[in-house]
Amino acid sequence: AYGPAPESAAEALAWIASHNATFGHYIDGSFTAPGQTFITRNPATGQPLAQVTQGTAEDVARAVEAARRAQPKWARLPAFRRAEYLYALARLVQKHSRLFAVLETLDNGKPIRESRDIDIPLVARHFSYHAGLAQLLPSEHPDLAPLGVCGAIIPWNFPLLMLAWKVAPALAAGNTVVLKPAEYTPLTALLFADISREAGLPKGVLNIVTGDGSTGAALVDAPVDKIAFTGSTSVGKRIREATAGTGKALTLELGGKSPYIVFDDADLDSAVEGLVDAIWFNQGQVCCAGSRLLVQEGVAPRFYDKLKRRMDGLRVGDPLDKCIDIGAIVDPIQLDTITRLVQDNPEGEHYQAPCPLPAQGCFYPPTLITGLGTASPLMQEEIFGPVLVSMTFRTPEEAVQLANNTRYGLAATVWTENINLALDIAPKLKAGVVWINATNLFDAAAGFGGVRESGFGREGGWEGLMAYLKPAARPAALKPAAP
Ligand code: TXE
Repeated sequence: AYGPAPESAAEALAWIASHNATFGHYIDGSFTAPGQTFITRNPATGQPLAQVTQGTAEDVARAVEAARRAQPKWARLPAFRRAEYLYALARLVQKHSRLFAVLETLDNGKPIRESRDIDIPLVARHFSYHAGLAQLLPSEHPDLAPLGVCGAIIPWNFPLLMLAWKVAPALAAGNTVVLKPAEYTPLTALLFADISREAGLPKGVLNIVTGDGSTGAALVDAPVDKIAFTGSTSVGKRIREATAGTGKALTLELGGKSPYIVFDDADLDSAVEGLVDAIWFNQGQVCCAGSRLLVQEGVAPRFYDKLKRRMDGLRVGDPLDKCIDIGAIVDPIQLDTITRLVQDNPEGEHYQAPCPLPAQGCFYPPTLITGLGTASPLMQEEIFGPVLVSMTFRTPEEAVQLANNTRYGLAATVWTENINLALDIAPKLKAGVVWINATNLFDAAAGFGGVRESGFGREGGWEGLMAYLKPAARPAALKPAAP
């Protein structure tokens, strides 16, 4: 009865066609001629969307040179001028929000409801927030200076939002940027390049080089002053090794296996709704997904019942359909990883919602696996798909012990009506953020990041901006006279 209006993708497809469905890199204010290309596809249909250039080390070098040339002038602009550019970018993202949302959904497979109501509005919020911070910098922190040229390497799960998380603070602080989007989802970054031209952003301030991990590795090795990376823990470790001893600044936002703890006095209906958001938002492809459910023993049977009934009502299908809860997995390789992890670990009780899946495309049903032991790979490995794993606990002490029993530490959620219990538990959880009776709360003003193998450094807020600044060399004349 529902389904997307047939014309809903027309504007996005027309934008792709306006670039002849073949993209070069965006360097020094214009698109380069395409080189050797690869195809980016719509994971909901398998259809090709566009050809995108595989960036070489030479392409990266040219982008870094352009960023280096542009940086001193950009940093010397009065802060309110840099803020004007960031406000313009925010307004243009809003103006083109429908185009951005549909393009993101086509390239990534996420439900249009999410790209329209969450990703794209947060992108605009991020640019306007950092425009405000840019204006405050000279008065609040006169002794700080930009780092120089920042390399940003981003993943495919929130393509444009991850661009915003890195580009907005970098530019606000007076840095210039070379960004490499993920190979599965390069299109919204390329549209953003168009938008930055419309905003009149000086050439060289933002450069985008597309390609796979080898392009990312070339950026890590290039003469940049910082690398900001979001992606897998294994690649994060490699980047940390590669930058060690080079003097390059580094922030890493990596994987997670975040606990979602439900105590027996919790408001169960709200906790179930929270879980839908925690693990089925963006098909579970979220670094801070509440993917590990820990339920207090007394309430577990009732909670699992309620959860399964709710799972049965979830709708999996065409991401452009506004009524869809769960869209497509980003790529067949990722779908295969999820499928194999679940199939190779048959322990526990597996429940898959009986919702029909589309005949073609990368889809996976919402899945709950209960009765697992702590050592199960399903309890330890990041599945990065719509698969919730669960075990029970008896006491708050056991909940804390289980919650901390992974190598990660990105986020945690606690549900209880007892605020004293919540406030006692929260500081004991090894996580960058703890949500109480809520989940997935994000804002540009709040620093986000992990501990342990989830990475280090914060993005968002003043702390996030500080990661793009260093102490300024003070002119000799301003040094206090010796007594
Ligand atoms: O990530 P990669 P993949 C996790 C999640 C997922 C797994 C694999 O568990 O299943 O990682 O995803 C670039 N030097 N997360 O393989 O490879 C790459 O081109 C420099 C969690 O897609 O880490 C892309 O732009 N860069 C996560 C980016 O790194 C390299 C989000 C991320 O890709 C590189 C994504 C190299 N050697 C996956 N190799 C989160 N924290 O949200 C690859 N890249």
